[in-house]
Amino acid sequence: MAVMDTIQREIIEEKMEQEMVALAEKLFGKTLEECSDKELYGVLLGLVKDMMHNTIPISGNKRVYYISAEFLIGKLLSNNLINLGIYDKVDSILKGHGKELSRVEDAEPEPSLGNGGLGRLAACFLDSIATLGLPGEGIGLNYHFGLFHQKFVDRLQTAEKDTWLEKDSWLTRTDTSFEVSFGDTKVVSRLYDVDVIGYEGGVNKLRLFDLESVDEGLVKKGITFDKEAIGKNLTLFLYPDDSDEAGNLLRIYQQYFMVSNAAQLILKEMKEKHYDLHTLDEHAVIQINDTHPSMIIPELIRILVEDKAFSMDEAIDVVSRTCAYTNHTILAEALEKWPLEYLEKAVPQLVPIIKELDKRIREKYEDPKVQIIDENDRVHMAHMDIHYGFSVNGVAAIHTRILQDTELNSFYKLYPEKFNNKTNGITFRRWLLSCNRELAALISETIGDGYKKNADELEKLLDYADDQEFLDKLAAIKTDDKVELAAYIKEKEGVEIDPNSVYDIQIKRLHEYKRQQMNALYIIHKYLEIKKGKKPSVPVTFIFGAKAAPAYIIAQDIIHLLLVLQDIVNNDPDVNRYMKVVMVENYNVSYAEKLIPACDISEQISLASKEASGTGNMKFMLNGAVTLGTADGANVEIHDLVGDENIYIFGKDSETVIGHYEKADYVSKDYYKKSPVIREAVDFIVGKQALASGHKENLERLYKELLNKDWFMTLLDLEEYIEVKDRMLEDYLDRESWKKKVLVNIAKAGFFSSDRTIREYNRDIWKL
Ligand code: 26Q
Repeated sequence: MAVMDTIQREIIEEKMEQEMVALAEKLFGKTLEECSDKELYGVLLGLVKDMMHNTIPISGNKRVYYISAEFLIGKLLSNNLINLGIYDKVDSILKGHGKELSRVEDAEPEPSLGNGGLGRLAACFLDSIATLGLPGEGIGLNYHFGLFHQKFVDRLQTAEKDTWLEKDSWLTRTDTSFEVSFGDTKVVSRLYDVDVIGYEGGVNKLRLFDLESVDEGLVKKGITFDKEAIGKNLTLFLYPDDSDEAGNLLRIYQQYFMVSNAAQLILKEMKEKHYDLHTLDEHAVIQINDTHPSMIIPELIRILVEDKAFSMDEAIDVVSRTCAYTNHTILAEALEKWPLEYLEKAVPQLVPIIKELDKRIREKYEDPKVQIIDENDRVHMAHMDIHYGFSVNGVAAIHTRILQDTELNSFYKLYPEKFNNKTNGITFRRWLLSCNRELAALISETIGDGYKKNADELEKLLDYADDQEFLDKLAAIKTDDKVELAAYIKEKEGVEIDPNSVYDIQIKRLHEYKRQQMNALYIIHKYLEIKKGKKPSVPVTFIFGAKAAPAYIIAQDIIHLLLVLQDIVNNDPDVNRYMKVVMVENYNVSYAEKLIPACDISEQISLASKEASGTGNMKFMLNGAVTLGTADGANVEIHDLVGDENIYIFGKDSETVIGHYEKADYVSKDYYKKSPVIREAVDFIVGKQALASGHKENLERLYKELLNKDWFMTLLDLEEYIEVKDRMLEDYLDRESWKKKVLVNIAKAGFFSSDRTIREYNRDIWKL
């Protein structure tokens, strides 16, 4: 169902300008001309919310509830205007009043409701679910200070509260409110809704629960607060520090707060529609996004048994047919295992249910690897999801294969029919139409608009592989985007970069497995080469963006190294003509939207087997960057699609890496000893120059980590990385053949539309 039909839209468009004028007068007592950009943002917020006021969310006999700790939705104004089909109209109205829509967009604060890929995926999925007209909603929490706001002080990351939430925002306070009990403690929630507007499609909602008694004043300095005051703190931060018991308990409290609200909301909606709860699975499917919402399973069972007179068998049966689990990682430390003791303290009412679920598995299966409660009394949340859900999916072909053959093999043997792959995707509305309007316009002018709803049509671009005029236009857009990014980086970071240099970009959460440190070692290597007189044939700008979890020490050290390199390289007159380094501050969705269109080389260099999928790789490809990556996650599928000519793959494959872990035979020092190139680069970290710019403690710790542990095998692939990256930069100089690589990457990106992914979820799992 379209949001509005054409006639209605014309009437609305005529009225739009009058309405904007009226809103400016009503809200600020000003004309549009007199309004600041921030005030104009308020006007447009009001306009869109008014337009949405009377729309009815997509309905149907069965809904998907996508429960997630993160929804990294990004700014909404531009996206909503595009999806409503009124972007150009608003743009021209504002121009008529001497105002610039792009500046108004900048005035919107970015919601800080996520961290990385998992949260951004959830946001792309909401866009596609609404666009495809499927009934569904996202359910999560409204974190007042979000993840954290990153600042660099003295070349170190510091974390501050992110005060993104304003009085007027996309959130609408609802009348819905629930009680949530933690043992003897009771708190009250409040539901806020955000409209999710599909592209020329329907409208759904993102439902964010808040703690009614939340107290922002609890946060004193930085991001520290009383972790035990759960009546006040539950919705202050996403992923609060969990390095002590109080932090762990708080995570459990938060997760339970999320799922208890979700369960109550789902059951309320069932009741409103007079559905028999014994048929819950016919009207609801709950997608559990990683293990953070896993407690929804025992919580639903508990409610059905305690309040709805279900037998335990009946409750387990219907809940198991309703819940589906998505795995996003094989990293052991990210697979949640809560000590039973903590659950007893935080959510005692769930413990008997969890023990019952565990007992039933114990009676059926002896294999200790598939038990829910292990010998150390830790509850394996993923195990509960797999036994008591009907679907388990990985997020890229190689990832699902590794789950089946290795990580979750014991489960795969029990339930082969539950396992399935759903290769991730991205919404082209945000990651092309909105962030790269020039490229989208060129594509439309060349192959028509069909690709906006049917992404596979991008393949039509392959017909232009020998069309010089088209290839030149493509290259010109890239150049424009690079110039624009240079201006933005100058303004934001105070660093001057050269648009004629190659932009080599690595933006993602900071983690050792993603190997930002390997990229840093390449930079050191290049720096030393230049100092020795070997001038590179093309200048390169190395750009990074990443937040590191505040308790993740080595990740902080890697950020420090990158900032030290930025200082050394950019201030060295022998070198800075040939290379620059920029680590951008507070990398987020909005920054990604500026970086991605301007990229030449997309760094996707995780240790093979460790990156479940990656989604940045898809965004870069769609915007005409060429991937430099390992055979990991969705890089493998990108490789299959574009062919050897149009991607640069290096490094040991996942089998080899898994073999090293199994045999425990990777010794980083051996690689260090064997290779003078590696030695020189690693030693630089604790050399005179680095120590003069940075801190001994951080640099030495990182050096020792690389030499004595290197759990994610940086040195294993470093030499090949240097070789292949050098070759890639040489190839860049063959401008004409590079343009073709760019074109093939864009043309083949259609597969990675999240519309395709959601169609597959619906076909195989949700069946809406
Ligand atoms: C777990 C335990 C304790 C504390 C925190 C966590 C935790 C927090 C966040 C575990 C995982 C996350 C986030 C994971 C994430 O973003 N995963 C990414 O998901 C993307 C979407 O599927 C994939 O493309 C990426 O490969 C994957 O890294």
